[in-house]
Amino acid sequence: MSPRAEPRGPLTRAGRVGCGDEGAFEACHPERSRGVSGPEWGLDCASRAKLRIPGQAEPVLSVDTGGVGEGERIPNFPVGGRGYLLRVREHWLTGHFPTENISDSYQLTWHFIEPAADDESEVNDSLELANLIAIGARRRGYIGWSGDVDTYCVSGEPGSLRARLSAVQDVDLVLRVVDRDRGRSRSVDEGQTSEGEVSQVVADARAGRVCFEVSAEEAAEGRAAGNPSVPYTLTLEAVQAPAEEPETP
Ligand SMILES: [Ca+2]
Ligand SMILES: [Ca+2]
Repeated sequence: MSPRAEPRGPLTRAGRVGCGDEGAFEACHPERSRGVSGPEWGLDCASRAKLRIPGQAEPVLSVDTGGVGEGERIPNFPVGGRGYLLRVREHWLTGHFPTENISDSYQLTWHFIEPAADDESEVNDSLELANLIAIGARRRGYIGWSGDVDTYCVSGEPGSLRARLSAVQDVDLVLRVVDRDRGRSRSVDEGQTSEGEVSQVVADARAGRVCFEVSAEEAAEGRAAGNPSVPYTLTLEAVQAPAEEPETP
């Protein structure tokens, strides 16, 4: 499937519980060493999508953020010089017949995007894969699918800072501050759904030693947490180091 192709794949009615049809598409662009794909598709029932490398049993990404009647969207996933398989199916629920119908169709589109300099770079779900962020700078990212975690470590000159995470509609964000020098971390989750988070002052943050994890609380009613359409921004504000506590005589 070439970029901007828009295949329509009607799903056939399934005959028994838990055995719906699937649509599979191959996306292969070995000439592109680095890119970001943006598959986007809609289906008139709960849907689930998997991105898999041929010959590899486990998908590299499985997305199920939209609810019944909503589509799915992957905002920014890096693709290398290998082929990928995209698989689409209804979200099967135990004890329920599939709702897909041969008269329903979904549309699948994808295209390359060029990330901005301050955009997150997936995959960045662990400290070992963290993106970098300088004090005074900001990064923009998406909690693009259920379970997405975005990790950033301080780079450049050391200093004291306060981290500010902007709000994302319908998502209860969590900001975790990791101090690798002191071997401790603290989660900041004061804000509610659709609200941001602000950390306490982190004094003398050194490059690679203070890091931040952006994630989301699990949504209510079993709904996947995330918003692949609305980005957050993580900003590290430079602040004066807090005064030393006076020694108790
Ligand atoms: Ca992300
Ligand atoms: Ca991530």
